Amino acid sequence: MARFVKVAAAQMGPVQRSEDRASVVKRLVRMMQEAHGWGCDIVVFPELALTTFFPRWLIEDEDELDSYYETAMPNTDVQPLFDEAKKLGIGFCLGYCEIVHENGRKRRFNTSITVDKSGEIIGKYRKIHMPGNSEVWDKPAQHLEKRYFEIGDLGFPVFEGFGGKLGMAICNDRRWPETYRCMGLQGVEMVMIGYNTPVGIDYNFDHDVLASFHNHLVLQAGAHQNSTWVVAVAKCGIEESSKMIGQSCIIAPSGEIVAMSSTLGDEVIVHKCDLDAGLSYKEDLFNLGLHRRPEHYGLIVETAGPVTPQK
Ligand code: CDV
Repeated sequence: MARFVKVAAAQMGPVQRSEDRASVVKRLVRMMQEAHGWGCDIVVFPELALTTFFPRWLIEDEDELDSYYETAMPNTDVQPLFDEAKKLGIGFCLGYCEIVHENGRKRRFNTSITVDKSGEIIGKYRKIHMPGNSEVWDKPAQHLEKRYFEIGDLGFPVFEGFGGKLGMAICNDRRWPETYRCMGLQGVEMVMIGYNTPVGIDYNFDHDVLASFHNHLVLQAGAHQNSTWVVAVAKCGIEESSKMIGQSCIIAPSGEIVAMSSTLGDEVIVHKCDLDAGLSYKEDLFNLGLHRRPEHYGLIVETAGPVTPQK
């Protein structure tokens, strides 16, 4: 019997600095209700969904910086989303910034969770591939994720949920084949990915004009080469000074885009995903156990690769 998961990608328009959590959570609840109206089992929200994308700024005041992070999940601000999910019987995946206190140390992560239809957290991931710099560079636009987040320490877990094997990745992770392969080797059937992708930060117009193409290129390749659904969800539009790409999409294990957003605002797109659609690839073309040859790849898998200094 086919295993279907009806999934919604809930793309968000910009969240300005002045917008508080209560207002953002209301937007998320509205999109969750719309997804429920479409009969969805789960709704996927973007990376860092609760606030503006603050790594575009140098923030030196610790209290101000902390205000962008959650110290518990759920918490009073986000509880309405958990309550609505439980009431409607719909799951969700949410990206947010996390502070944990461990051994007297404050640790900061760019995190994503998956919540089931009863409101329980069933999966957690902390972003591994951290783009940008830790120090301000000599260009007018900054991307300081390396300053504000530690590298995730949970690996790429694959967990059971919604009748299948699920995984998560966050934004820049989607550009790295290892992300999907780590989960592909665990038999993942659906990878949920949130992103905030600004253009113009490195003043490379050649790259900027290809940003949406590169977005889909890596997502579609990751999906197909690992025989998995990919649900990729943007926060987009003009957020403060930053222009961020949209084109949120749902991609089948064939690599085909089966649904895509058409605005740069809050928008829900939906697809009924057959989790067995990856099976014919998993058994044959991309049978990882049968056809991969890691023992012949040589030292290249052991090394970090050449390092090109940042300008
Ligand atoms: N939030 C991100 O990880 N954004 C990066 C940008 C900065 C390149 C991305 O890969 O989309």
